[in-house]
Amino acid sequence: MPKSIIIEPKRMFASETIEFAPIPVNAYSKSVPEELEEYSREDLLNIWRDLCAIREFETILNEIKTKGVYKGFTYNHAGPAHLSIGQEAAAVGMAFSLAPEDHIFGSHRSHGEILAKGFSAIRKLEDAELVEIMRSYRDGALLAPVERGHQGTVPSLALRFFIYGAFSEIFARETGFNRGLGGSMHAFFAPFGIYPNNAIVGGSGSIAPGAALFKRVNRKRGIVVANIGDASFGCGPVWEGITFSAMDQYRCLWDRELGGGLPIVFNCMNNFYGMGGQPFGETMGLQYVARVGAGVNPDQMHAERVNGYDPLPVIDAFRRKREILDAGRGPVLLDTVAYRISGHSPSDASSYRSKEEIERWREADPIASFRAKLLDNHVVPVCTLDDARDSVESVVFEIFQLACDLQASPRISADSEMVGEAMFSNGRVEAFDTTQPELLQDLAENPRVQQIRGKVRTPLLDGKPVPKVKAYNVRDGIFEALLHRFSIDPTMVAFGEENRDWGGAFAVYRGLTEALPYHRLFNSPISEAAIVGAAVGYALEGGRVVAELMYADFMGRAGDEIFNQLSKWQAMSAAQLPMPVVLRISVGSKYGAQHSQDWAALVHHIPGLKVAYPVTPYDAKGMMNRALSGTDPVIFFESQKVYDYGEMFISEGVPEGYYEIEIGEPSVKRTGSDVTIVTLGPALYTAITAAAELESRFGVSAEVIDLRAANPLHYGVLAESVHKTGKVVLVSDAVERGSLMHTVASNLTQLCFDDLDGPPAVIGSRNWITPAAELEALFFPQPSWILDTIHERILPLKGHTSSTRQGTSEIVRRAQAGV
Ligand SMILES: Cc1ncc(C[n+]2csc(CCOP(=O)(O)OP(=O)(O)O)c2C)c(N)n1
Ligand SMILES: [Mg+2]
Repeated sequence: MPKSIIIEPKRMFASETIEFAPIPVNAYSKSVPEELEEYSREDLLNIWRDLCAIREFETILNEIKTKGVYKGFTYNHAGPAHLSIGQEAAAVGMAFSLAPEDHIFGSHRSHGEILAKGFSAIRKLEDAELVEIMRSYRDGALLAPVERGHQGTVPSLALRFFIYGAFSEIFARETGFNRGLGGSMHAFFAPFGIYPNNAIVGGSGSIAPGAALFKRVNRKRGIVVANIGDASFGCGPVWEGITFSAMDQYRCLWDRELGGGLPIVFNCMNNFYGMGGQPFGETMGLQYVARVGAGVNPDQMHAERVNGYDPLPVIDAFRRKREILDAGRGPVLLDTVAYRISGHSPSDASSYRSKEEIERWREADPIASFRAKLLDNHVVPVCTLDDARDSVESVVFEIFQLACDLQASPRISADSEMVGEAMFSNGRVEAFDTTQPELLQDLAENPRVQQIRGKVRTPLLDGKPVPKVKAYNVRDGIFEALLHRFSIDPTMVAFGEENRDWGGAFAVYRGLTEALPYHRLFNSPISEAAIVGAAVGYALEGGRVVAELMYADFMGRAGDEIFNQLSKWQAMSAAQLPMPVVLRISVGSKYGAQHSQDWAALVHHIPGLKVAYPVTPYDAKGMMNRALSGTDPVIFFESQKVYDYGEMFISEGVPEGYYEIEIGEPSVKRTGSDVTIVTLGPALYTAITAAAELESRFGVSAEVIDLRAANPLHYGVLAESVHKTGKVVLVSDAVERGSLMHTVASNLTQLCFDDLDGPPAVIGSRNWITPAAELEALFFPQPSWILDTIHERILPLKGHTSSTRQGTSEIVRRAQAGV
C-alpha cells in the first residue's frame, strides 16, 4: 500500500477491454546459412559435441539402471536416474549463450541442463579461472583423480573434472560435487553457475526468483533461469514464484538504477508429461504453457513457445530474452517444447503413451536432426562430426568408469559423522559484502529509535512495575537487533506480507520504512511459498534475508519451502553453501482455530532447522542478534501474547548495545529447589504464575527454566535442575500430542533416571482446534493445570483440590478418544 499510488475510483470503474497480444508459437524461421552469420563453425561443432556428451551420459545411466552393464562394464547404481534423452537440444540451447554468472536452477530431470551449463561455462572461463576453481573446489578433491596422468589442455581437464563431479555425485561418492549428499536429483555446482536442482516438482519455481532478487538488490551481473517441467505449472509454488517475480514494484517503486524487473526466465522444459499424467489434454487446460504469461502482467511475461528439439531456436530465444531482462522488463516465460524419449525413470513401462508416439518423436530425434542440418548445409564434413562425437563419448565413458571405481572415488565411510557435520555451518558472518549498507536516514533520527530511547529497559521503575506503554518490550528487542544488522550488512533484506508501510504485521518493523529503501524492505504478494522460497534462493546466492510469515498456521502454505528447501540445501551442498535465513513466524492467539497454533514441534522434527522461541525482550534481542550473525536457517517464533511484555527477569535491564544469546541455551528464569518447570514460548509466564502460587500456598519452591529454543538444545542446565529437584513438569502452548515437551521429557528420563522421584509430566494445550478468544482458557495451559498436574502426578499438595483433570487416567481417556 504505497501512498504514492492513489487508486482512483473513476479509473477503476471506467469501461474498457483488456487486450492480449498474440503469443508467438515456434516463430523461429532462420535458415542455416542465415545462422552461420551468428555462429562460427566451431560453435556449431561445440553444440554437436555437447548434444552427444549429454546423450552418452544419459544412455550410460539408462543402460546400467536397466541392464547393469554398459559396453561390458558392469555397475549397480542404487539411486534414481530421471533421464532426459530427447531433451538435449533444449538443454544445450538454454545454456549455450549463458555466461558463468548466469545461474540455472533445475528439477529432478536436470542432468542434461547441468552438463550443458557446465560445458558452456568451461568454454567461457579463462584457463586461469578454471585452474583456480578446480584446485580450490573442496581443496582439489574432484581434481586429483582426473588430473592423474592427464596430458591435455586446461579446458579438456576441466571437462573431465566436471563430468567426473557429476557422475560421482550421482553415485554418492566423496568426489561428487557435494560429496554425494545431493545425488542425481539435487546435483549442482555453483562455480559454473549451476544452482540446486530440485526433486520436488516445481521447487525451483519459488527459489529461483530469490536468486534473481539477489542479483537486482546487490547489483550483480547475470540472469537466472528456472528450468521446470510442464507438469510443474500445476504447482502453487510455481505460480507464486511467477507472481513474486512479476510484482509491479520493481519497476514502479524501486530505484530505477537497480535495473527494474527481476532478471529471470521461467523456462518450461515441456515434454508433455508429468510421470504418466499429461498436462496437455488431460491434467491441465492450458494447451500451451506459454499462455500462462498472458495472465501475469501486461507484458505477458514476453512468453513464447520455442522448438526445443533444435538448439538454434532456443539459443535465439535466450539471446532475445536476455535483452528484455537487461532492459529491466523481466520476468520472461519460455515454453520450450521437447519430448522425453526415455521413460520418467528407468522402471517406467510407458503404459501411458503409445509406442507410435514415442516412435514419431524418436524419428525426429534432436541430435540426428541437428547432424543432418549440419551435413545438409555442408557446415562440417561427416568425419569431423563423427570424430567429435567419438572423442567426447569416450571421455564420458572413461570418466564414468573412474567414478565407479571405489578406490579412486570412495564413498564417505560408514561410521562417518560427515552428514551430521554438514547439517549446520554454525558460522558467523558480520556482513556478506563489504559495500556500504544503503539507509535512507541517520538512524539516530529514526522515529522508532527515538521512541525506544524514551522507554524503560528494566523490570522496575522507582521500585514499581513499568506501565506497558513505557516498557521496552519484545517487539523493541527484535527491532533493535534487525536495525543493527541492516546497518552493517548491505546484503540484508526483509520481505513478507505487510512488511513496509503497515509496519510489519504486528508492528515489529515500525520505523524501518523510514530507514530502508524499498529494495531492502518490501511487501510481497500473499504467497507464503514464494516468500520462503525466495528467501532460500537469496541466501543460496550469498545474501542475508529475513522473511516473515504472519501466523504459524500459515506454515502449511509454505510447507515444502520450510521442510524441504530451507532446511535441506545447506546439507545437500555438503555445507558449502550457507543458508543465512531468519524466518520470523508469529504465533497467534485470540483468532481461533486457524490463527492460533504453535507449530514449534513441526519444525523441530525437521533436520536442518534451528528453532528459536524467545519470549522476553532480553532474550528476543540477544537471540535475534545471534540468528542474524549466523549462517544457518533459523525459524524465529514470536508470540503475539507477549509482544507487549517488558523485561521481567533481568534486573539491570536490556542492554542498549549489542549482545548475543546462543540459540539452544535454556535459561533459568526463577530458581527453586523442589520441582523444575520447563517451558517453551509464552507458557513461561503461566509457569511463573504457577510457581508463585506453589510458593505462597504450599511452600513448594519451583525452578522455572525457559528452553528459549527447540533446536539445538543443551540439556546441561535442565539435567542440573532435575538433579536438584528430582521432579519435572514441562509446559508449552503447543497441543500436547507430539509436542516438543515429550521429546524433552523422554530425554530427561534417560539422562536423569536416578535423580527422578517420578516420571516427568507434560502439559500442553488440549488436542483440539483453538477455540474462540473467550474460550481460550479451556485450551491453553493455565497455572491451575500446572498445580493440578503436580498434585495428581508428582507431589501431593497439602490441602489442594484439583479443579481440572490431570491424572494418568485422563492421559488414557484422551488418547483413546484421540483428542
Ligand atoms: C511435489 C511433488 N509431487 C510429485 C512428485 C512425483 N513426481 C516426480 S517427477 C513428476 C512429474 C513431473 O513432471 P514435469 O514437471 O513435467 O517434469 P518432467 O518429469 O516431465 O521432467 C512427479 C509427479 C514430486 N517429486 N514432487
Ligand atoms: Mg514434463
